[in-house]
Amino acid sequence: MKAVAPGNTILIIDDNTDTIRLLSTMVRDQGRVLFATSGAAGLELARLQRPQLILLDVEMQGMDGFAVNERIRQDPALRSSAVIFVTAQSSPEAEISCLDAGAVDFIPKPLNAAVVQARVRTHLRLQSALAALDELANQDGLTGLYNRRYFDRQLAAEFARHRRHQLPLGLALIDVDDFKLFNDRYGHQRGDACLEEVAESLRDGARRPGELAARYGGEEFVVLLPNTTPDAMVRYGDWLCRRIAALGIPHPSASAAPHVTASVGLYALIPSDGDTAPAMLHAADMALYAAKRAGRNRSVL
Ligand code: GH3
Ligand code: MG
Ligand code: MG
Ligand code: MG
Ligand code: MG
Repeated sequence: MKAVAPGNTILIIDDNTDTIRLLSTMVRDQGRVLFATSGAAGLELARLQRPQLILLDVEMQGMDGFAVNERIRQDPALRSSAVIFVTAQSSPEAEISCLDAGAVDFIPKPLNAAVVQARVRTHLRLQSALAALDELANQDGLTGLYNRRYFDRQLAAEFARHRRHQLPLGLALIDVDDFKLFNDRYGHQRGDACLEEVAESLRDGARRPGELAARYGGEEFVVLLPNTTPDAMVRYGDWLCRRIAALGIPHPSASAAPHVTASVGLYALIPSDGDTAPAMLHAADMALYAAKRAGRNRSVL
């Protein structure tokens, strides 16, 4: 999961260093202030630093403020930064075109310190509320893992990236064995607690860069394994089964293991043109089904 929102970062993009100096003085109490004197440099800095707020000059040499804003709106890595235009053109038409371009606000020049501070304060507050909502929207309520919505989006992105670079992408689907029986015997509350424990061990186990564990629904989880080989997949699947069994959560089954186990369906491929992310999930699901059929508490590639 993302860490709690750190301090705010405000990026000032303006081709006039006097304006930068003035604006910096006005907003420096509200966050870390960065600046750039051209649109191109500003975009690069924004990509690296992900500022909550960008104070963007409209009239600039080279790329003007509207062009910079257009790039920000189109770039998924930048889109969450809010833009406030800063401009001397204070006609209603100018104001409207700033807002229509997707900016959250408009600050007229000459700059008034109290107005600048109030607007920046307001938008930083809104940005932090949006970030909190965004995190909630991506999170599973019971386990705190990422949810299916987020996972599906990441899978699509990783799928495209692995196809571009011709790298093997791996997927592990994990389903708790005989969980209906567990619930029936011990009740839903203990069932929930069991899912939280399984989720915790998945979260711990997905530590390599880009690995991502999510709750896919019910007692089913999924882990995305970027740039992985079939051998590594098999090792991972077996390790996961052992790890979940080692939690030692009592299970009422008389025939199978006396503790909670899970089955794992594995699938990996180097995506080519005909392949799709849903087809990949389906293939992992088939492997999971095979693991169940073969007796559970095991992984199948
Ligand atoms: P299998 O080994 O074939 O996977 O058997 P199973 O019993 O685990 O599979 P089945 O799909 O029949 O049952 C899944 C159970 O998971 C049924 C459902 O009540 C339970 N379940 C799904 N979501 C939750 C949840 O959020 N909390 C709890 N406590 N139980 C859940
Ligand atoms: Mg200017
Ligand atoms: Mg299931
Ligand atoms: Mg199950
Ligand atoms: Mg079942």
